[in-house]
Amino acid sequence: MTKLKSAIAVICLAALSARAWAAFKTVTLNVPGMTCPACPITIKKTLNKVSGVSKVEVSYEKKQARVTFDDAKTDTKALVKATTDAGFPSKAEPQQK
Ligand SMILES: [Cu+2]
Repeated sequence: MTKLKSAIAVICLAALSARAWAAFKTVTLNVPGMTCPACPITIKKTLNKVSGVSKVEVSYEKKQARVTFDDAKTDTKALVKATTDAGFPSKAEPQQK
C-alpha cells in the first residue's frame, strides 16, 4: 500500500512539474501590412491554426495581434512565420514585464 501511494505521489509530482513547465505566454505582434478591415480576419484564422495557440485578438486600428500560446508547443518565431507565410510579415513587440 505504501509503495502504491508513493508511486502515485511520484506521478502527481511529474504531472505538476510538467504543467508548470508548459506555461502560457502572450505576445504582441506588430503587423504593419493590415490595410483593410478584412486583414485581421485572415491573420486571426492563420494564427488560430498554429498548434498551441489558445487565444488570438487582432486589432486593425493598432495593426497588432495579441496571441496567447502554450510555449511548450509553439513559440513567437513560429507565429511570426505563420503570419508572414499568409502574406502579413510581422514583428514581435519587445516583452513588457
Ligand atoms: Cu485587407
